[in-house]
Amino acid sequence: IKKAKPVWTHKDTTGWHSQFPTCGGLQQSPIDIQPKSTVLTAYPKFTFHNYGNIENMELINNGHSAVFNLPPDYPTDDMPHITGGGLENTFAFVQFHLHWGNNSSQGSEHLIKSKGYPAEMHMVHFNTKYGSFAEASKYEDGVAVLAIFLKVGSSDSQSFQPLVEQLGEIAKDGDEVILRNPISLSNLLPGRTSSFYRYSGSLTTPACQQIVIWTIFDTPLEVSENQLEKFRHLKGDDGTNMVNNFRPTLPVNGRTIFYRSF
Ligand code: 1SD
Ligand code: ZN
Repeated sequence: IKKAKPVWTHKDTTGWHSQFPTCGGLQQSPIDIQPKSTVLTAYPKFTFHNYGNIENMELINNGHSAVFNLPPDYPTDDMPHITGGGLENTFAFVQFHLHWGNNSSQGSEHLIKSKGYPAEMHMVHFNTKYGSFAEASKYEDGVAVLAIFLKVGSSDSQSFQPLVEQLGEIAKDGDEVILRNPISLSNLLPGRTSSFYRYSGSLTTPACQQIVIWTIFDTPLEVSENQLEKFRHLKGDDGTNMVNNFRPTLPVNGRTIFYRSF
């Protein structure tokens, strides 16, 4: 089946609001975080539940990113979820995906002190009090995204490798596969999850709904240049290399950015 022309692309992020008015809103993401202007807050630590080995994750090229979905029939009792971290409720894991650059000088969506990273991973969760992701997306405390920066280290990340290995199987828009190896979400978290930024914002892709409680971990995850390169070889919605699939930063507009340290 041939897909219709994409309705939006990362090549024209400033034009999104004409079709998706919320993209022109005042609480948009990502943002450039200035650590000096953050408010130090004593949030409790996060607890990660069932973040261990997840079998049969679905890997999908949606034309904008590589998305790793929890399988649809995943047993409720084993559902990966998070509590703590200053979140008011339990948030259930749905998927993770990444944003990256055409080279390692750019790629992350959020910036710290105007500085970016080669990639940013988003672990998407919904507030279980709303029952489903679709229902939760209607509320400003509906979704919690954990953002993890990726930086280039000297060797391959072993925990990252099972993801990278099957990217060749989703080379183009619409491709999907089931992962052969179980994925440990905990191993994809950075070494230290006790230090993070927190603010209220939006989804970074249309329709840019302002429903996200953002957590941006301070510590990056180290992967190799080779591993990042595999992402840059995927093809996107327009058939060209899927690179620079990040949205540039938007104004903070007086929002408070909180910071939890150690
Ligand atoms: O870009 C993703 C989008 O693909 C989808 O996963 C959405 C959640 O339904 O989230 C955005 S993002 O804000 O996590 N980048
Ligand atoms: Zn994202």
